[in-house]
Amino acid sequence: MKFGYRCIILTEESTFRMVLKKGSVVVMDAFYRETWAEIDVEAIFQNVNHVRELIPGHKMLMAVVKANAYGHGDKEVAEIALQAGADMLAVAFLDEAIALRKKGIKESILVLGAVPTLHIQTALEWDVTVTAYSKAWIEEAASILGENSQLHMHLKIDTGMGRLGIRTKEELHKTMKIIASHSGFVLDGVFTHFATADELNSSYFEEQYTFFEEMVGIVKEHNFTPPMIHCANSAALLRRPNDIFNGVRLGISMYGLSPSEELKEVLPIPLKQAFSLHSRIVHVKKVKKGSHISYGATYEAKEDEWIATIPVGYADGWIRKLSNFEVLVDGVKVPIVGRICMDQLMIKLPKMYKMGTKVTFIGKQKGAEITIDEVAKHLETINYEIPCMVAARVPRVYTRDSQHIDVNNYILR
Ligand code: PMH
Repeated sequence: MKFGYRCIILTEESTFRMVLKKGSVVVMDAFYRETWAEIDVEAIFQNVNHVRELIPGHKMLMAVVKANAYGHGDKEVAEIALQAGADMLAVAFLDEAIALRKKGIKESILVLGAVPTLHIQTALEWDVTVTAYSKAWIEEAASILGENSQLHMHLKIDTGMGRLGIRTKEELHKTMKIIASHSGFVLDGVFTHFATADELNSSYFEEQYTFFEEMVGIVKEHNFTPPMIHCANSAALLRRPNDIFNGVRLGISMYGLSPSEELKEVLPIPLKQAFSLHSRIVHVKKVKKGSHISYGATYEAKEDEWIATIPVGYADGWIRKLSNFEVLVDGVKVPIVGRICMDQLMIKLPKMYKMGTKVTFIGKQKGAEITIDEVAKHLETINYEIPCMVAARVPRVYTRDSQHIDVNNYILR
């Protein structure tokens, strides 16, 4: 993202217009619908900076930008995180890494998930680092890999998450022997992942940590000293910044969210939520007492009521379970009424508001706020899910110091 090159103008009652500021001024529409997510890049920058200050010495900081950077935009977040001092990036699968390469990202990218050995060649072609996660995977990889290849990889140890990784000392010894016997493997890292780092009770965490130390010891016994040894996700690094070996994998806290409700009370650094979601009233009417609203005619007006239609629906990620939730209009919480449709929903207004009035689903409006944590609580889930579930058909608008600096409209891109 070339910050400052483009300037986005938000007009009060219409969609975003993008002004290209080079030579003669060209005006073009960035998107045409009345719904958008806003990503505060300054918040992400500050969150990464605060984490940088928290971890002592020269520790590697890996920005986790999988799942389109938790819904915030992979390339945009990658660039801002790297500017803020991240050293490398992590994604879930190879396609996500290739997408970043195609968008011009040159820094090291680790795929945290399983890359089928069938696609090792592709990983090599795109200069992507893979995760070696079992003896069986290493055996297969060794049989495919040319001796002159340089497959960069991190070795994953399963210390108790039960997802991916080498689980026993015996398996690790055997795996290390295979790695040592093949010149095509480049062991850049060893890592594990905690299952309970976001809980205040740390007994399971301690067990995992101790086992990881032992497993790292075995790797070293085989005369390997991988440059990066890492175990910490956000929760682990926020709670135990001195116990992170020499690298961290920063996800949720980079986006300004607490890894759990429990940890919110004990966070050592401030976190600023970067994501907000907005729309506009596209239709407004006064309905008579007894009128019904939306599919199933489940909502019945108790009196003559102002009802507005908002172009947000479950296909945007605002799922039907949110049908009894609220939105902000003019700084006041108002209820969604009737069932949420695929592309639209209705809200009840305390008075007439004109078409084009801003409606906030997540974020601040005139001193009031709906946080991601509140939405997650309503859905009985974790905050991670909320920005992830906002669909790709919702354009992402990037802001800095309240200025709109870029737009990503995935549909028209
Ligand atoms: N490392 C690995 C291996 C991960 O799977 C994740 C997040 C992170 C680091 C970043 O964690 P954080 O966002 O808590 O900082 N993975 C997931 C997941 O699989 N489900 O929710 C979060």
